[in-house]
Amino acid sequence: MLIMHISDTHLGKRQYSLIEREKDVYQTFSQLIDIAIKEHVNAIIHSGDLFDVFNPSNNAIVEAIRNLKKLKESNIPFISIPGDHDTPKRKGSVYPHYILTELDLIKVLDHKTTYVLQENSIEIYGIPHVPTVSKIALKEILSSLKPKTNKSILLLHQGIRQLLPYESAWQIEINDLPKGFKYYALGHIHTRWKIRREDGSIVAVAGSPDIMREEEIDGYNKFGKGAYLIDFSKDEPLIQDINLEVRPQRVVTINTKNLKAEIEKIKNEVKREKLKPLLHIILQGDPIRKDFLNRALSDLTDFVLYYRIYKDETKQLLNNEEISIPQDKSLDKIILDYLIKHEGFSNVEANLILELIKNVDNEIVSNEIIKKLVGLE
Ligand SMILES: [Mn+2]
Repeated sequence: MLIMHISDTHLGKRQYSLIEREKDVYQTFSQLIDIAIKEHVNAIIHSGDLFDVFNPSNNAIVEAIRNLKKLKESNIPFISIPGDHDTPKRKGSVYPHYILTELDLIKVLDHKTTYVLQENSIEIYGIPHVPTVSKIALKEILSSLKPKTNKSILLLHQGIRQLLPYESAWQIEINDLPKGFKYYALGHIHTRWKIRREDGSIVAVAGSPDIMREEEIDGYNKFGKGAYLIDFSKDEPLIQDINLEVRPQRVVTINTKNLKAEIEKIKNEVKREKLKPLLHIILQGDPIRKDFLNRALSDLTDFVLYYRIYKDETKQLLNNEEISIPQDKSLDKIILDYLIKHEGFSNVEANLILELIKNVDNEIVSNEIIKKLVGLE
């Protein structure tokens, strides 16, 4: 009994508006589907953010359908939950997943629906992403789950406190995971991570199969990207990493003092890559004129897909007043401190306001938060 766990595929994402990056994302998804067919897996489980947005482009929908049809022809079910990116941000809209359920290409789980694989041997549970504002309700749902077989799986797309320890970024802690499941298939966090609990069960973050943001580069270099293959034939699940070769991305430092030489060095390094990489440049040294810098950097054009100044750490010209930014605080913490100390909000109110700021484009979630703020709930 083999199951493939994939997550955070973000179909339709076009990093830096590059069509090549949109195609890369389709390519990684399609590679995983092909591997699943080749390995004769019994099912694919997908732990959320199938699409990059809740109203995906025609291209993203076509790519999803094309790949899922291949799976269906091989009789491999695709069992999924929606992530935060898949969640509608307009009242009355449905998850993009429902396009695929209408075509009978996937199964979507919620806390009332489970999916049973092969004569009751594996029962799969899943809960669509729940926003931070409703985390108490989520905990209640989690504690009500009572798996019926001893080989059950739980799919979740949530921020876990131990992995995302920032205000309003997490909804649950590892200990909130209900007992009795053999495999906890987590989505949302884009870097791979897994632990085996004392009872032999496994908590696993599959991560995104491509590098969606520069923060994921380190994790890719350390842990790789792709999917997990879980062997359920023994008492305890065995996990194997499926690694994909994704388009490389690098964070590079260029000192303006040796501009030409450093660019030449980078050029020689990236020449060897199979796929033209993306470069995230940290600029150091003395300040430099923009036109001069751009001309020098344009030497890279033939060797990389894209480059950008990620951080400008050049010494800025004086006579600007120095602004001190607290180094030990996150932006969230600075906003919270301001709301509590200077505006007199309570801790709970301040956290709700912070969440409101983060969800300003999300009609449904912001309505929920406002209701709580004014005490309607
Ligand atoms: Mn995601």
